Parts: sequence; structure tokens; C-alpha cells
Amino acid sequence: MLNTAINLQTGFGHLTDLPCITLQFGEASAVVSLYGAQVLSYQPVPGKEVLWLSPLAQWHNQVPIRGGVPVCWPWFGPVDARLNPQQQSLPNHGVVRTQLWQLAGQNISTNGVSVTLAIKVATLPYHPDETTLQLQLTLSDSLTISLECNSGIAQQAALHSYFSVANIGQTQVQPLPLQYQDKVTASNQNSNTPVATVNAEVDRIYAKPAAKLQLDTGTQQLELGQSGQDATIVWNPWQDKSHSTKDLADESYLEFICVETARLQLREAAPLQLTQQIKLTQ
Ligand code: TA6
Repeated sequence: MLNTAINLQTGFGHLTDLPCITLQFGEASAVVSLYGAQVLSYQPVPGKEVLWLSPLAQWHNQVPIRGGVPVCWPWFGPVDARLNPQQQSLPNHGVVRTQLWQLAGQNISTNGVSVTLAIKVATLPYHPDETTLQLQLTLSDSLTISLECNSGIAQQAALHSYFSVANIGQTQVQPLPLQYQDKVTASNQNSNTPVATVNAEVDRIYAKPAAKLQLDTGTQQLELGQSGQDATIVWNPWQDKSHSTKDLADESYLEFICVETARLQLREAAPLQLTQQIKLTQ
């Protein structure tokens, strides 16, 4: 008999009062926080953690959790002027990372275990009507995270996944487009290789990325499937940013890489369906 379960749980790691849901499917397990609908853990087999969560992560008081898979919506990074007509001071990466979501559905079958979390956002700075956003998480022989909004509004989104790495110097992401927008130098760059490596601060937006990426973390090979995306972001803060970021320990840049599936276009107002699928292949 396959061991399957969905349980509500209070606390995960040092975040002892955080409301969470745990999913179990055979040997695989995952944990998602109701605060931010943020996946915090994915273990395809017991003890093999794929995601990274900062030991200094906090929650409460509008602080987003550092690590796991933050949900950025309806803007990515600093808010775009088109989404901020009144030029308010608005948080980085949107408004749903620091709100409590509701459990809206759950399902257990022989193919997988899934939960749906939902949030109703009463108003946005550029849109007066209530908007519903859903995140579906399915645990099977992989972990699939799907973010959906049926409203045809202008919206950006990102699944800002933090992956645990054994050796940042050996970590590779590929295949990536040869052109990228480099946020570190605020310029467009050309690379002669489709492989991204990290030996300094990296903050890159790759447009029109492939539907499948390989992430080699030094000890694990992951396949990252993506759909609904028009960009992949690769981020590592390196030394200085780790020092200056409150919820990152000084050496934490050695422990993770973010590979993010995003939709960034604001040309047309359209419903959203954005998916990242994480599969351990070795
Ligand atoms: O996706 C990369 C990025 O936008 C970086 O520029 C970096 O600042 C990071 O996200 C983290 O943002 P946060 O608001 O979570 O501190």
C-alpha cells in the first residue's frame, strides 16, 4: 500500500508557529506554508532536501519567508510604473508573499497527492475588483507547482524557487538563452555558453527560456519543467549581498541558487497559468 497523506501542521523547522500543510506520497514529502502559499520543503526521498530555507527566515509583520518557493504576484521585483498609477510605496515582488492563503481543495489518488491554496485579493493599486489567485501543488514522482489567475488583468508572476546546492562552485543551470538582462550591471549581455555558473553575484533575466532546464547542484541532478513562462531568472546574492541581507547568514550564498519560472510581460492583460515542475533525476 502506498503511503499517502495530507495533514495540517503548526510549525516547520525554526518557524514553530507557522501554519503549514504536509503532503506525503510514498517516500516523497512536501511542506507548504499557508503564509504566502510558499513551498518550504520537497524531499523526493527521505532526507534528500531539494529546496533551501534560510535558517534566519522569519514570518509575521509583512516579512516574506526567505527560501522555499516564494510566490511573486502581481509584479516581479520593484513594481512597474504601469501597475502603480498613484506611485505608492509598494513591496518588492508583489503582495501575496506576506498574506495567509486558504486551503481550497485537496485530493489523494494513486497518481499523486495535491492541495489547492487560494487567496482573494480585494483590490490592487491598478485594479479595483476582487481577484482570486490559486496555487496548486501536486506531489507524485515530481513536485508540480502551478499558479493560476483567471482574471484577464495585467499581471506578472514568478515561482522564485531556492534550490539547495552542495557546492555553488560546481552548480550549473542549462540550457539557457545566450542573451540575458543582467540586473547586476543593469545591461544586456551576451554569453558564449548556454550554461550558467556562479562565481560572483548573479541576477539574470533570460527571456524565452526552454520548457526544460537541468540544474546540477554538485550532488543532485534536477530537471525543471516550466510552462506559461516568458522568462527564467537565475539569482545568487554572493558575499556582499548575503552580508547586507538581514535574513541571510554571511555564508548562505554558498548554499543555494534561485532558478525562477516567471511571466513578466505587461503588454497584454491576460489570465495567468504558470507552472514549475521539479524532478530529481539523479
Ligand atoms: O529574482 C531575483 C531578485 O529579484 C533579486 O534581484 C533579489 O533581490 C531577489 O529577487 C530577492 O528579493 P527579495 O524581495 O525576496 O529580497
